[in-house]
Amino acid sequence: MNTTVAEAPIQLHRRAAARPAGGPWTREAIEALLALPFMELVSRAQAVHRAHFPAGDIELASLLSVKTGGCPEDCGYCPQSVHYDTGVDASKLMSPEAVLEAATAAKAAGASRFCMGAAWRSPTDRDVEKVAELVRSVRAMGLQTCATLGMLKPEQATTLADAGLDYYNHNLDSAPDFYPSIIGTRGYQDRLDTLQNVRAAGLRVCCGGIVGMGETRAQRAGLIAELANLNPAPESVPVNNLVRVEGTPLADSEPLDPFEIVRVIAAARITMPTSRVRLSAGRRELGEGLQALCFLAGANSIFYGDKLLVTGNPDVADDRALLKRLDLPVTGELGTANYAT
Ligand code: SAM
Ligand code: DTB
Ligand code: SF4
Repeated sequence: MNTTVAEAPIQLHRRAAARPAGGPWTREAIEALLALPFMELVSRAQAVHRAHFPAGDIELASLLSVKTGGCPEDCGYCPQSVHYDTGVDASKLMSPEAVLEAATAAKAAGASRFCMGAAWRSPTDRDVEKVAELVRSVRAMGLQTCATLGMLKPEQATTLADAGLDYYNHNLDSAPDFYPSIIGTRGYQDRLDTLQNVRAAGLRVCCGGIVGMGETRAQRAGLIAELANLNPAPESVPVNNLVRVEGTPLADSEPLDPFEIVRVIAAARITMPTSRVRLSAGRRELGEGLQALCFLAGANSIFYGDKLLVTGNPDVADDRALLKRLDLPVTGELGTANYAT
């Protein structure tokens, strides 16, 4: 039988990049995924996505920086580090009233999850008690809760779990071999230890990373392999496109080809089929067309609200309009299933 020119490369690539049977994801297998022809990669990711998320809904998670700036860590991307002059002033933990006001607004705008971020290296036990109180109040409003407070000790993770915290966000941020060029004040193993403590306390894990920091494609594959091989894989996987903030060492990084971000989303979807993959920081810079491609490639969560922690995010009204134009239902607001059967 004749093979058309159009069929040949697709069939060839269908055999590439399969997960080693039953084994962990290797960096090489994920590199091979990233190297697939773009349309083939997105098409495969979309098939995995439809199989695992037939409703096709997009989760809306709102972020609030409950304790901003003055962080002793030196993460080279971060506007909140004391090491860099970024114009972000350090402030104390917000009052419960102010946090609840923000959570009320997030819920009214349609968010289903409320994530509280703090610029701490590692919170004190007293800090954790205070955040646990915030978690109780926000949860009582009917919102899912998430917190990202830096490194946690086992008992601190348990305190948060006892308060009803649903998710803890702690990112691996990059591949182990790229990490030391970005962060010097805490190691990769510290992050893995915190993730272990969070899991052991029974919390769900939100863990992802940043792309566009000058890493190679192989290192992006390395990050995805680390995430996919966590056992179990994180329930939420934020993929942040570096927000280049003036004053940080990464301010002048070469922007990543946006199609590469779509590839990373697709590889995350294929390797972590049941996780929510969140198209996170950097959506403003992507624009609507690229965001639509990310949704096609399997992103099914966004940070929703006019601000991330200290930098901007698309307007709520614009996000709503975009999701409507794309006929994408919002988690918790599902009417009819999005995908025809
Ligand atoms: N201090 C805590 C920690 O580092 O775990 C929690 C807050 S920290 C800001 C949470 C995450 O935000 C980081 O791990 C990083 O992935 C992301 N992030 C920070 N600055 C960013 C930037 N400029 N662009 C993209 N993502 C960023
Ligand atoms: C995550 O992965 N991204 C969010 C959240 N977890 C805490 C933070 C993005 C920060 C972007 C830059 C800023 O506004 O500070
Ligand atoms: Fe501190 Fe977190 Fe920023 Fe690193 S990413 S400097 S730990 S706030």
